[in-house]
Amino acid sequence: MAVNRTLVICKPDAVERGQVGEIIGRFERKGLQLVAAELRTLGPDVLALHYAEHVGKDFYDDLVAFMGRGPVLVAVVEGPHDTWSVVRQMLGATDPMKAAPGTIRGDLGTEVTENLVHGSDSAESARREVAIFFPGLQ
Ligand code: IDP
Ligand code: MG
Repeated sequence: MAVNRTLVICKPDAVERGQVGEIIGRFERKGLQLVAAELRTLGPDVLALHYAEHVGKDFYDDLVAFMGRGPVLVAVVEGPHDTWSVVRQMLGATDPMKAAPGTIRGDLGTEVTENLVHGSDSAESARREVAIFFPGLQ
């Protein structure tokens, strides 16, 4: 069921730092399953769709430059219910300096832009974002 899936992106810093396995491993250990995953380099058009709510903000150009500078792992993970919420709790706060220890950002990051991983922020965002990156996924 689509409502039990969410979009995860291991950002370019995670790929560069060799932390993709650590991040995906945490989701797997939690009990979530990978249903799609692919390394892609994201261009400005797909980033403008994905980050539509941020277009025009002061950090937007830096965000697009960062997100497009190298490959990301785009993935869909699935769990029994509210998977987007499970993933968001595991990510921690947007600013890794404020993210609690034990969360991915809290354990692995220090930079607000380069915060390692994206997770959809609601069931509706999850549906929208999965459709952007994996339109053919059943
Ligand atoms: P989220 O990823 O925790 O949902 P959002 O507010 O949706 O956070 O922001 C999207 C992404 O934009 C963040 O993950 C981070 O990479 C970047 N970002 C957010 N706020 C700032 C900021 O104030 N300065 C620089 N980058 C930011
Ligand atoms: Mg967000």
